[in-house]
Amino acid sequence: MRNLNVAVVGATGAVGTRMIQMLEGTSLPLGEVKLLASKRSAGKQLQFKNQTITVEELVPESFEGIDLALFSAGGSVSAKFAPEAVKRGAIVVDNTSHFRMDPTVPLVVPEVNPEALRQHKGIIANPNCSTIQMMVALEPIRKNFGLKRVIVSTYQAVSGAGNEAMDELKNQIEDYLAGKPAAELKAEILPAGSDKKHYPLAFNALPQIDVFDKDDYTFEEWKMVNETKKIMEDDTIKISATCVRIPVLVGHSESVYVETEKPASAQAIKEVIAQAPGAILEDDPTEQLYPQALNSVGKKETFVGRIRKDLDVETGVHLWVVSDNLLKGAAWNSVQIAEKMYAMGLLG
Ligand code: NAP
Ligand code: 3JM
Repeated sequence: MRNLNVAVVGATGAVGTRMIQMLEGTSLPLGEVKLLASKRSAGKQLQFKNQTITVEELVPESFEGIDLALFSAGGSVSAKFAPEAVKRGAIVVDNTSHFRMDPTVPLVVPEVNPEALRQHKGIIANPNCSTIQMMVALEPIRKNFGLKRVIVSTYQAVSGAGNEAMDELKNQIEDYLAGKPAAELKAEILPAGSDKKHYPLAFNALPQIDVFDKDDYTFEEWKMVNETKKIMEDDTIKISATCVRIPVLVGHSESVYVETEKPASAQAIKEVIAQAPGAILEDDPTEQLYPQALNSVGKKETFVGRIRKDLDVETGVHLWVVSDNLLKGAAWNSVQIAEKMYAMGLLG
């Protein structure tokens, strides 16, 4: 089989730079690697393995001869350019929320629903970062004990909002430590770039990710709810989410409360998670061992710990779930989808 020509759309971004890293380590047979961004970054040079590649401005013709296009440049860029890529014969793996709930587009976590890839019509959607890591932890529980209800609270890193949001937080931290009052910290991006008001994240916790939507839940919270039902192909799962941004650079953490169909001991849950693909059990209170955002940075796996039974509900279990939001939450899940498609004969 011939080598695959790959385009990375949004190559200069927080996710795009990790896409490049993940492609450096991929088992896919790579041909040309094309790095695309806006006019602002055209001409910039980036390293790929031992090659220097010049970033090009994204135009519809960028996809001529491309087999695989990995998109992470925002929803409006995907809306306009993903169909252009498909028209030219490329398979698109899209990291934005734009196509996720389209019934004709598979929404895939390879450890959970790889078979959905067979239904693709050119575009495959990568779920939201917070959904992906929760799926890796919940799928073994669902498979073995059934899943009735999920209540999740997230503690999300600022890198999920992109490079500029990371810079905004770093500047606020410096200014605050230099003595600037909280009310004077510069905040123009968080909690949501497009919203009316902005608040500092430094030394803070913001219970708003993305804009507010139906029933006073934010769009990020709705993403977790709707995407979980779609990936697990089960509209009967009861699920609600509270998504919170905290001043961590990389690594999302989640407190997940689960009610199973069949009662399961904490030990039984630990055993199925220890065996689950993509998951690593880190749970030993006697050694103060539990997942931590800092330790997840640069890793592809999802770390699960603090597993304990609810004190009142017989089928209730609590978990702490951590992963690198830019890798399993975005770049690695996308490249993993492409590797899976190649292995299934759906790519190349
Ligand atoms: P970022 O750090 O702000 O990077 C944005 C990237 O998109 C940059 O490469 C930028 O290029 C490029 N871009 C922006 N506007 C463009 C345009 N009109 N045409 C071509 N390229 C354009 O953001 P990020 O964190 O990497 O996230 C990018 C997108 O990925 C998000 O908007 C989101 O939809 C998605 N995302 C998904 C997940 C997930 O959970 N799956 C997680 C995070 C992000 P320049 O250098 O030219 O500005
Ligand atoms: C993560 O279109 C945009 O402005 C991107 C907003 C965004 C999204 C999204 O909705 O695609 C920023 C960060 C995500 C995501 O993965 O859902």
